[in-house]
Amino acid sequence: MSIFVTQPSIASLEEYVEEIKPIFESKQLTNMGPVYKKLQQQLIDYLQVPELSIFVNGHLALEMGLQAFDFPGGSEVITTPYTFVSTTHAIVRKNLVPVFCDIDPMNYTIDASKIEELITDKTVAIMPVHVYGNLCDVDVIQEIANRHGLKVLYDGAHAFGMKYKGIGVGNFGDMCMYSFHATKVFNTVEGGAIAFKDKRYQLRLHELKNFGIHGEDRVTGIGGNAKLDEFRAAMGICNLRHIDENIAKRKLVAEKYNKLLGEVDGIRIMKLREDISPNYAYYPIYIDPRVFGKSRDDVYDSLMRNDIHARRYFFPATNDLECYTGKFEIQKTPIAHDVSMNILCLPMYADLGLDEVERICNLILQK
Ligand code: T4K
Repeated sequence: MSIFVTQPSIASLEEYVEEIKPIFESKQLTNMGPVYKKLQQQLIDYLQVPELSIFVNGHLALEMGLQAFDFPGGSEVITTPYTFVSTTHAIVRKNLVPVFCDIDPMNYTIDASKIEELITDKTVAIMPVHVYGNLCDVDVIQEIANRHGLKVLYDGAHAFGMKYKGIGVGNFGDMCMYSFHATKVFNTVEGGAIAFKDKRYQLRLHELKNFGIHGEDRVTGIGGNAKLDEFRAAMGICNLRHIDENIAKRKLVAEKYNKLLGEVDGIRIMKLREDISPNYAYYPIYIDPRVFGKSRDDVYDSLMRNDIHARRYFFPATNDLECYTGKFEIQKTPIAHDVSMNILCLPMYADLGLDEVERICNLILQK
């Protein structure tokens, strides 16, 4: 049977049917109905964040989060190229200019010590990514933002449920986006959210995702449509009941990989920051071909021949993508480039059997 890089964790069909019965009765299918509101409150409690606005997907949440700051077109946003293309696309699609900062070679998040040298009089924000569920240097980033009057919007697509020193990650920065896509630790099929502290963003984000409508006969903003419907919200309610159990199962998978690959010459497993409660969203390995004797692509191919679909997240780095060529200045980021050439995300999900993990590792280690 094929093994993919991930497999969604979903509640039972019976549980879901029970949860959607009231929707069939009320006929309120979307537009922030009671199921949406129930999920919103449950997520606020679970993520331990002050405010939350839920969206139809993480990408539009990012775009509308950026839009809520009302930056002038052409302003610069310092960001990481070591991410899914959504992060960079969101900046560009909002008529802002990404300025690429290199990453930390060990945990792959933005290298906070290199941010300040990229600040110009056009810089308005920093958009770092808690990549793979590894936390950015939130303290240093906030200090820099405070010193220069910049907003911070975290792409926390991979950071669902994580805490830093016991505080939900959505409390850091001005906003933090979560993705609830099928491939994420927690899913609403498609979905996402923005967590924030400043209550004024609640109305602004509501406007942006609901056509700018303010009551029945006023349109105060030029919004779009990015509302999460009641059926997906119901899926979220069901899946949230099992989240701790699923993260605990992911932990066992990660520990098995750590045991089998942690001491292998030429393979580097990810170093998580201290003081975080991880969610085991992804299991990336960095393969040094000169030491290991096989390249990342050799390993990818040999797994593929055995119907095991690892993924080269994130290759290419977004500042190497052809779609941006000639559109703006592209900063060189040698570490992000190197990591993107040598990284491989191994299958990681709650229901992955530990015997399968062993099989995957044996294939990787086969000479
Ligand atoms: N920022 C970051 C850092 C992100 O990683 C993402 C999304 C975003 C922003 C944007 O958030 P969203 O707008 O998506 O909420 C996938 C996901 O589509 C994407 O959500 C995710 N990041 C990215 C890292 O991975 P693909 O193109 O690799 O997906 P796909 O369809 O190849 O799926 C991967 C594997 O998962 C498949 O081989 C099989 C399995 N799978 C997938 C789906 C969709 C299932 O078993 N069931 C499914 O329903 O992008």
